[in-house]
Amino acid sequence: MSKYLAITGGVGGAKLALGLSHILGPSELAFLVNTGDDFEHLGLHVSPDIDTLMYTLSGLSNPETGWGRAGESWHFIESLRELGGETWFKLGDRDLAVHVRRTTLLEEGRRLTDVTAALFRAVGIEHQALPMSDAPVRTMINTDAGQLAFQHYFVRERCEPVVRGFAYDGADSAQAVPEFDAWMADADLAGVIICPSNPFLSIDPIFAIAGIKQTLLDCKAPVVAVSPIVDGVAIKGPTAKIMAELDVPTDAAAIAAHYGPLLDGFIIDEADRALETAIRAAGLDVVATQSVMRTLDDKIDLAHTALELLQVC
Ligand code: FO1
Repeated sequence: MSKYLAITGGVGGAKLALGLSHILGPSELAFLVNTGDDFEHLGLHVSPDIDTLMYTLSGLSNPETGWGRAGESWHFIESLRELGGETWFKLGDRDLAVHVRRTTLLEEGRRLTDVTAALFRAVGIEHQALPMSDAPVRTMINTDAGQLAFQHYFVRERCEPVVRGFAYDGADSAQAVPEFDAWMADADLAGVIICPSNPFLSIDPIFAIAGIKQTLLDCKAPVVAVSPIVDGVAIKGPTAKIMAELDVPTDAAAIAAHYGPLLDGFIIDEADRALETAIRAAGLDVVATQSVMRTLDDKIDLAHTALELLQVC
């Protein structure tokens, strides 16, 4: 039985993750998830990308925001506002229960990996979602307004400061979780898919853990990525804005170049067919397809395309 690993950050990545989960069962597919966005807020441990994946796979996600729960109410945050508390990061009432439960279990001394497994099981998800590490790694954004913690840059400042670079605090001493090492060492590993998440904010924090990057460079199974940039524009979020601020061309070819030797194959949108030859010249197998995932069928179709590309890489 072939096994696959999907590497994912937030909203864009979770869409492809959902498509893959419709094709591959829990013994065939595991997820490696960014935790560089995690932070301690109002005394709670918040893991936004893990939760985005959890809500997406369980059908509980809020379709308008992509993050948080559907059918949410906001009594807690409204009461907190009345009391003069911090409300820039909106915790819904139902979502709040997840952060409270995660924090309780972590304070009991459990690993984030085990806590995540317990939460996923509780909402009926059987696939394994592995945090990139059980140790804290925190994405920091160097901007023209100084260094900002991820959620301060992303939510509080609405990605407005000009980005100069990144730091991944804690990555030097963090290690991959043993479940990742075991999954990657399995002789049945047939491929790795880097989902269309923001390379700088969502995927690079994962690769900042040296052991993870090296494992991917060393693995015999092919690695493919899906471009989060379509026709020079990010499907969601500040990827294109950040690329422009870093003086990187805002196109799919620059994303492929960014991942460099990690990749064997790359999926671009059909709108970017003109870039195909240049990306192929860099030694990658390339597929151009309809990559914008609006419907569940779009997500499943893109997942099939990624799995087919892995077959030929
Ligand atoms: N994103 C926002 O833009 N505003 C919010 O108030 C917000 C709250 C929030 C609460 C829980 C959660 O799991 C995610 C939340 N997000 C919010 C999304 C999140 O900060 C980012 O989308 C990710 O960290 C980037 O992948």
